[in-house]
Amino acid sequence: MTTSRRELLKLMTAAGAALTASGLLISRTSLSDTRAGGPAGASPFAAQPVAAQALAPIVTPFRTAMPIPPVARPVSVTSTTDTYSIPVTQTTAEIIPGVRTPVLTYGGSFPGPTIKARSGRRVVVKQPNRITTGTSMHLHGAVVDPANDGGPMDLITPGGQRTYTYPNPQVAATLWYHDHAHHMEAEHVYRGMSGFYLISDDNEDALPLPRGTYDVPIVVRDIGLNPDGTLFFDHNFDTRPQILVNGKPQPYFQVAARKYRLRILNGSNQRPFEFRLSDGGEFTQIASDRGLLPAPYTTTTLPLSPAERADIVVDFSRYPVGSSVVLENAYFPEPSNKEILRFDVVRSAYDPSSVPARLATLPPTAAPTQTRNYTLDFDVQTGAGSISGKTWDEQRVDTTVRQGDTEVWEIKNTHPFIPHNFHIHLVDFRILDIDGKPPTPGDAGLKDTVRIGPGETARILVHFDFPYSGRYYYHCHLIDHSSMGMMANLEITR
Ligand SMILES: [Cu+2]
Repeated sequence: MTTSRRELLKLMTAAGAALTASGLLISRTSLSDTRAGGPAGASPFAAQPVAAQALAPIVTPFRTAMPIPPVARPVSVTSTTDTYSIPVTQTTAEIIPGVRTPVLTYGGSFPGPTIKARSGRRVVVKQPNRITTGTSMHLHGAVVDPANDGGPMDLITPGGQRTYTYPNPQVAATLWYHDHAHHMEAEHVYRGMSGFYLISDDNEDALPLPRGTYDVPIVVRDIGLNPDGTLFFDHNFDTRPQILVNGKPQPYFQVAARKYRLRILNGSNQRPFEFRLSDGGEFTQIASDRGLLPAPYTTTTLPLSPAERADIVVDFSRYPVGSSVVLENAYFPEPSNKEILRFDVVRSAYDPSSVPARLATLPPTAAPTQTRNYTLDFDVQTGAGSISGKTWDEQRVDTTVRQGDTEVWEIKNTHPFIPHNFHIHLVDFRILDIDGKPPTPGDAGLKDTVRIGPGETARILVHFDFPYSGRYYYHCHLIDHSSMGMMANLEITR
């Protein structure tokens, strides 16, 4: 570790202590807010202990097999539409062997079921809310009208039900759905309310990429567990020590000695990851947030902040059958969060797949008509977040853009050591540069979430060329930050 990294770690630890000290006050404030009639209601869970040292010990890695989230089965299929029924329920999940942990779920599974969608084909999700707080399902990365976007105040009340309709007018991509009910979204997502939504299309089908059982969704996130097996939740712990992969603690995954497509989602509330293989080996990134890259990008490192996705192809044929390689985290790795997932190469296999030199053609960009500037502001003392000095207000229109326009958005993270990121609903965008440096090829495709490290400024090019107008949102996707106000309203006009 370099000296500067050590210094940064010390700073982060100091910040953590400060956050913890102020956390009690914030927790009480937010609790009384929701009891007084916050939009989504009060937490159904008892008050949490606040000391990190009170958490349950970290589980020994690689004792559990990595499950693959169940694929949702439609309740009806017509020539145009697949309809699903996915209730929001409270149940328990066996995260730690032998321990039942209360969780909030979509459709009873932790994480939620994977919805497989087709470009241009409609998906309808009927959603009863069977928990005690208001919910709002947002399909992250979806091109969808505002009424079906899952806005922060567009709640399904407890006992209520609604129907979301997704027309999927977009290219093949790894999306995910999660709760967005304002002031409860961080806790809801933390307790389990998220799942994959995979869109396929003809272009992707025509490519010889690994498919079927060799195309695997992998959501990585962190949790903290109380000694009684319940989930520890507090906005003010920016990271939690236990890493889960598809809902299980640091599992193993048995693979054949061939190529796999791994669709990786950072499903954490606040923890950034930087993935690498334990042997330093190369892998090939083929897609980012909103679809295939123009060309594959061979690399040894994959940074992903919360809500970002990347599809990579790993060729396990270079490892002998009987050997293992570990997916590791290089972002401030500590013993508890360095090892993510162990791949055990258990058999040889025929492999007709390959990664072609051309994957997709990105849509053309247009010359921007204006530049807007934003700051992401975080007050460590109060825990309040804001964008350009303003905490989120349902009533205020923060930015108005004209449908069809192209703009440069310049977003500065004003904090010296807290990372943020930036997500815009509906649109995809291109990263122009971060602190003047152009993105890697892995970040140069279609994005909907951009990492903005401490003190950094990101410039993105946004073409608002989408068939919908009305109210959308942009926010930090360290979801506790948006929950605490680092969110703003975007009005797209015709
Ligand atoms: Cu943030």
